[in-house]
Amino acid sequence: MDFSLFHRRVRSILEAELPSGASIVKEGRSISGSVEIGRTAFMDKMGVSSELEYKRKCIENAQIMYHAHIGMNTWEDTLEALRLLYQKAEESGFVVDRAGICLDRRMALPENQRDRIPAETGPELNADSQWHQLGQAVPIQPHMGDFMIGFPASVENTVHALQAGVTTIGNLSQLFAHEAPMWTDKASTVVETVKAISIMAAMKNKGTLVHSYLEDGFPALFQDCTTVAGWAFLEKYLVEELLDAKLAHCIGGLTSDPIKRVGWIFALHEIHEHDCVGSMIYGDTISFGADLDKNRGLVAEYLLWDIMAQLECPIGTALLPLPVSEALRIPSADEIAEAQSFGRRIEDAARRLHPHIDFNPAHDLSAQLCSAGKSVFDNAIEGLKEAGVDIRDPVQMLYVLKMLGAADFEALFGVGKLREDSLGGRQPVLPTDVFEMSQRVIRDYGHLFDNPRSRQLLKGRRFMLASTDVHAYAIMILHELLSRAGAEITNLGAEITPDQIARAAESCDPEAVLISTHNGMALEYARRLKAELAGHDLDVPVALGGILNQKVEHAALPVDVTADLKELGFHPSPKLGGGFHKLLERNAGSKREEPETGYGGKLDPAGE
Ligand code: B12
Repeated sequence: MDFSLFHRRVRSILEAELPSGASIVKEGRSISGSVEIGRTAFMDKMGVSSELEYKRKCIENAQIMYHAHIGMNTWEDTLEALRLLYQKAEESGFVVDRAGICLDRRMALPENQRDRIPAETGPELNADSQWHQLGQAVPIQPHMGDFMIGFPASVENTVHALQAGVTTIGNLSQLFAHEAPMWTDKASTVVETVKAISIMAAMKNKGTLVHSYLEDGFPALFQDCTTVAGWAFLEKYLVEELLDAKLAHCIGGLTSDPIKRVGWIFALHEIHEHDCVGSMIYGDTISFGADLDKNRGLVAEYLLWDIMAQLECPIGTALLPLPVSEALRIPSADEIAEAQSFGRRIEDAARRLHPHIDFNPAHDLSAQLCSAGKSVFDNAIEGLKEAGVDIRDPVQMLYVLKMLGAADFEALFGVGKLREDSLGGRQPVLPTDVFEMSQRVIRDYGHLFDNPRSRQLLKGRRFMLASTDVHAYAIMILHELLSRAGAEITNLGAEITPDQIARAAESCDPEAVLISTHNGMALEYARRLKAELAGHDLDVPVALGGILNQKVEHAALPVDVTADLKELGFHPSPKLGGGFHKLLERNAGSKREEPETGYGGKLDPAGE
């Protein structure tokens, strides 16, 4: 990576009008003076005054803590689901310690601006009474880790949550890779994030924990686990050294390999200098498929290792038995309760197995992660300092890192060998499981695109790619596959809004637009896109893939909108085969002679 180019980039990034970190920290700390942390029904039941106090007890007693992720379409439906979960747990004699409230992404914006963007999965909290219910509805400790810290509404949401008795609030990682649609002022998002973390820091002695789910941010896009470890060191430096708050790391959603899952627990314990208190560990979300029975087996496997890791190295982190519908849509209340009950059965097996397990491979992995990760951290601090960043100023540091992006961070500061091929970047020393998954998908579909017929059809065809939200892997894979067929790609990346697509289409004149969407807003987004394209007088075929559902008021779960998208004149292609093929055929038919073999049949090897 050309460091002089990097230095020039940093200089242009720092041209932004940024207030001093010290002034923002001071402001955050003064706000904390008027905030009183509430008490939740869970605190009363467990006789604690913060979740941290409870976690330390769990560490002492080798007690496994359990987490459920919950977020129905409305707050009322979510409350209902919490009550059902608590009732089922009571009936079956187990405790659900905490619940992660999966809010609608609209919550990222200040309250008076939330209806500017499409509704997505999860509830909104817009009334004080609703925030109050958060801690009082059932004795399950609320965890707020989505669209809180890291967004324009960081301060107002953090204050609401603390007053409701929520003491573990996140999600620093989301600052870097997630965006609040239609909100372009990234500098103010960073300022609000530093202010909110400063409020948490000022109340550290009352047990506040700043949650950061590593794979929700840049680490989801790093190809190398050693860069992920370096990033964990960096987040600890930012939150604990520069802002004096207590950081609780989370990982696991994009990690399938059991040795890596256990190794990360050991590594986080080292990175946090043996005073590691984890918020939660995500289940292995990327290995889920459409076969629900197989998914049950998967939950049993990762949970077994997660429990044994906590018995071997207790960090008070909560474990998440994922519902079997993970790959299909947000789960129902019954599916969440069923998974929790299933999880308890696995704990018995894990406690019997634990004394017989050889943890050395995981310790070796942890040692490699920590030593290479420390090098990545040192490279980053040194590199940023040399580029003119004030490495003691949290506002400058967070802003420059966000603007730099994951790919350049890894290319600049990673420890893997620099690649000479067109891919660029670095050869991963320890490839992440999600990166390997994406390479596997490319291998599985490669022959469909990388063959004479496809090249004849696709060479020089102009396609535009975009993801409506943070989910970036499908468009990365499409980019690679279409490039192999010789197509010309304009890849707008992730978190792209309808108006951005229309403007780009006007200047790039693509022959088709391929959109990936996952957040339960497919129809509302498509309607806005249709209006934007018409507004730019554009008539370009659009294919939408991913999870084609829409959050609706009258149902607790998002509904499939494939037919509605067709009615709008769009091409729903939830999978890599299907709609994409029809789009190609129509295009090929209109512009080129239809050869004998090939596309008449199915595109997709999985027989989609
Ligand atoms: C990885 C992941 C994440 C990562 C994304 C990392 C990244 N930077 O890409 C992280 C952790 C950041 C994340 C965040 C969120 N996620 Co998510 N995520 C997933 C997960 C586990 C895998 C998705 C994935 O990448 N698969 C691998 C790729 C290759 O496959 P794919 O995306 O399915 O695409 C394939 C096909 O669908 C198709 N395809 C896809 N797009 C297109 C487009 C075209 C044109 C074509 C032809 C084909 C096509 O081809 C691909 C290859 O086969 C899914 C669950 C699952 N197992 O599927 C949940 C899931 C999609 N996420 C979900 C949600 C709700 C979220 C959040 C809103 C949660 C929250 N409250 O914070 C946030 C999003 C916030 C935001 N800012 O947008 C839900 C969606 C629920 C719904 N719609 O009903 C899911 C289903 C999980 C769940 N069950 O709740 N997520």
